[in-house]
Amino acid sequence: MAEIERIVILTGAGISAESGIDTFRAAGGLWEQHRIEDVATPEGFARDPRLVLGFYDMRRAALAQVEPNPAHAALARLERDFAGELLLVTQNVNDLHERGGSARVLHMHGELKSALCTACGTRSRWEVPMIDRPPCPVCHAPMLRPDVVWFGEMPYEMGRIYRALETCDLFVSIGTSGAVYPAAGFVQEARVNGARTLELNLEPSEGSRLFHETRLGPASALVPEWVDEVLSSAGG
Ligand code: BJW
Repeated sequence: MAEIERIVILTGAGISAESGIDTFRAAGGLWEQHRIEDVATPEGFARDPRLVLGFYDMRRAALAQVEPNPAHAALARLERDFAGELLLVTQNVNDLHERGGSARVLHMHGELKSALCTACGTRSRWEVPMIDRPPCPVCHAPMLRPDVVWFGEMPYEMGRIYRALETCDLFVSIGTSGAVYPAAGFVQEARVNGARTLELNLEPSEGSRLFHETRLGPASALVPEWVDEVLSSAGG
């Protein structure tokens, strides 16, 4: 493996699947159980806030029943032992990367354990239900919403992500279907800037052909193997 100095990793729902969290687009996944338009758009929230708040309350509460898996632990090991620059970007709103030991995680689609006040714009750590419209801890207006990025909204920290994609020499996509933009376009962005691109996924994704290499299998096996490779080639 050529010398690698800067890595950008993008993770999706597939990395959490073996921890017991449903993916979105699998048969029986979240988008078969709930209509996207109802629960993952600002228009859906305006129409029926209780439905949306209940959906996210249920998913936040379910986090207490799941644990990080070996793929999360391997990425934490990479953060600790890799001597170069690493940016871990996740589309996931759960906290399994942090609980698996990663200290620096960029949640581009927000977090279940964060509340966004639609009155004052403050983002607050949040662990309890929102369905009864509790007040914002800062301005006290009962105007909180889940701090997640719905369709039609701008994902977080895009400037930082694109800057890292411009300079990385390796881009790795783990457990994502490549169905949702802008994340689905990161592989092309990294590639035109000269990075090698690797996909680790259970099955070929919508964007597989865009990667230099795709490895198929469960994240809990593929990710630790790949991390071992990187650390041994970097002398880590
Ligand atoms: C395993 C595994 C195992 C299973 N091991 N692997 C037309 C064309 C292009 C774009 C658009 C368009 N019309 C609209 C758009 C834009 C829109 C979009 O992309 N729509 C598409 C449907 C086409 N995007 C947006 O609106 C975004 N905002 C935006 O674009 O702003 C403007 C902008 C412009 C320019 C620059 C920047 C911004 C916002 C998107 C927000 C997405 N939000 C959600 C919900 C978040 C909160 C929540 O969780 O409820 O994010 S939707 C949902 O999909 C969630 C996920 O993060 C996201 C991606 O899903 P993911 O992670 O890929 O999951 P799955 O289920 O799809 O795939 C799982 C994969 O894992 C599969 O491949 C399995 O095989 C694999 N797997 N088990 C390894 N054990």
